[in-house]
Amino acid sequence: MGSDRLNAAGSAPSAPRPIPPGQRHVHGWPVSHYGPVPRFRPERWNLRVFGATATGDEHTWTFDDLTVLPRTTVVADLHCATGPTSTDHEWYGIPAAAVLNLVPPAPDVTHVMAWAEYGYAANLRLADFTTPETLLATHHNGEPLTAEHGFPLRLVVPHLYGYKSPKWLRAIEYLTADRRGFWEERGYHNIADAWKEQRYSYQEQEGDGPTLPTS
Ligand SMILES: Nc1nc2c(c(=O)[nH]1)N[C@H]1C(S)=C(S)[C@@H](COP(=O)(O)O)O[C@H]1N2
Ligand SMILES: [Mo]
Repeated sequence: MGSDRLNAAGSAPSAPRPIPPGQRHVHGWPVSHYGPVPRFRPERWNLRVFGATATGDEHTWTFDDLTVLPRTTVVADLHCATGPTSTDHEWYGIPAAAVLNLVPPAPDVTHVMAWAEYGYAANLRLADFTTPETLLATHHNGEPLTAEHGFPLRLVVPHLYGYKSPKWLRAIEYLTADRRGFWEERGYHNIADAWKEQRYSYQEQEGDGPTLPTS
């Protein structure tokens, strides 16, 4: 736990990270998602980058191809928009910004759609996707991700609510106009900044997202 960790000097407790407004700390790491846990079939698995790439071509990596990509470690908390925050996750994986370096987007790309198995998707502003803390994680606390937490690959966007961190990631689509993902078209906030408590779509301001159908 944050409160009994030692600092670099090994003598005094380090300050725990604050958690966003309206969140409650939960012990352990609950599993939370919609639908079943997919089975990983390495021979069929790939990670696709498609949409508005600079060349117009899509790019795919097999699971083995991922091993040559750059890696980084990020320690962060995970905030579910329904309230629970689980803390001190050490994620290891590919910085999302590296994807943009390796497969450059067209100049007019403003957003990405992160696609997971079974059609789950989350849209992100390019700036949220490229923050240094955003990564395509393969490992958690030094071990490969477990199936229920997203093995073999999940996106992690620590400053946004958990629904912006798709487990079982399969593709990144470059968008030249914003489009809502799975929860974003079902009542959840299009941007989802946990520190601004952007939970629900009714809180959206002009410009926060594509117009929702009104009833
Ligand atoms: N593919 C997929 N990824 C998903 C979800 C989902 O339903 N499907 N749920 C999201 C939500 S709402 C949260 S809070 C986090 C929870 O991650 P965890 O189960 O690793 O705690 O996963 C996110 N990623
Ligand atoms: Mo969530």
